[in-house]
Amino acid sequence: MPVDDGWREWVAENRLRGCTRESMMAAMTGAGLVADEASAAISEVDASPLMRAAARLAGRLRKAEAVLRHQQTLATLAPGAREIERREAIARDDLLRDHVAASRPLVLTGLARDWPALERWAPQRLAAAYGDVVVEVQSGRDGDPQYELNKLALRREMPLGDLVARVLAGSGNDLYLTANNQALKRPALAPLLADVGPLPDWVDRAQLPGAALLWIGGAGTRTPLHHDTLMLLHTQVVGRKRWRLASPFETPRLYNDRGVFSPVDLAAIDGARFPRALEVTVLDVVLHPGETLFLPLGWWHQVESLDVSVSLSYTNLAFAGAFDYPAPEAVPMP
Ligand SMILES: O=C(O)CCC(=O)C(=O)O
Repeated sequence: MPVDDGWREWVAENRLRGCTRESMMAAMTGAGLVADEASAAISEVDASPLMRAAARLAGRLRKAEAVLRHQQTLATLAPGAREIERREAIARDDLLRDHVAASRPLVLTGLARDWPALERWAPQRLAAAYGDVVVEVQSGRDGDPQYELNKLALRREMPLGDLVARVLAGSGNDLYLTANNQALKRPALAPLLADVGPLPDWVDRAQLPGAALLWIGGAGTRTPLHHDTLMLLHTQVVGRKRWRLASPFETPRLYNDRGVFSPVDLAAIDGARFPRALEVTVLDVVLHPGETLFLPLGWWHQVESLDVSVSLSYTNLAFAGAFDYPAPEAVPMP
């Protein structure tokens, strides 16, 4: 096998990650490369001026990752940091201090207790009231291992009544109406927002129509690991969902090479592919009907429906904060 540019890229990346010449030689010869050619390729990459510039940037990145690691170690020293607190309700200042600023998730058991939605959004009732409304869904997810990355290609339209029938019949992960499908932007479904009952004074009711996202799926639907760019509330209206969460401080351990996505499955970490992920502190919580999760900014999450599920996420909190990750700027020319 020749040492091509793909291999040179591999050498550069692994060198920048701190791998030794010996370990790389072992991997390269193990993959069928001639030892002398593999050794020459490593020397060539090491001597490149491109590599010296990259090494300086990699050094800065390692320092930033060390800062995050220390912050995570300190955060997990706090009492109760490995569990998610459950409270009936919370005052605005307490939420701001103990959960928004301190970046700690919270389950609110009373926030949605009196919402008419808890009765009215039972799937059969939704089908009876809105069954003819055409909605967009993600369909055919079983046939695409990258169903979340490819969600735009998996969009289909169907009447809500058909969606409900398939979900109740056990569509598993194949079919899911998600936030991305923007169902509540359909004028015919706008009345559903009237079923969202009283909200705390730290949620901006007027912004709800633009900020509310509906999720409808069967037992077994999954949303793979990702983070959002806004903090949010997620109210479980029907059924239960299991959430697995990891702090934004864990980002360097989550192999986040694409946008907001991680290829790691926190429910069954593949230690051979993702060894650093084995060190991630995972918080695990099951949301029951009527419960609401507060997800602080940038928290990683993956979600699995344990039952037929209807839920609502909304981002209209009265606190500033968006998780920006702007494209890096070019450095000045010499
Ligand atoms: O419920 C799900 O499947 C995913 C929820 C989610 O990712 C969100 O609300 O941001």
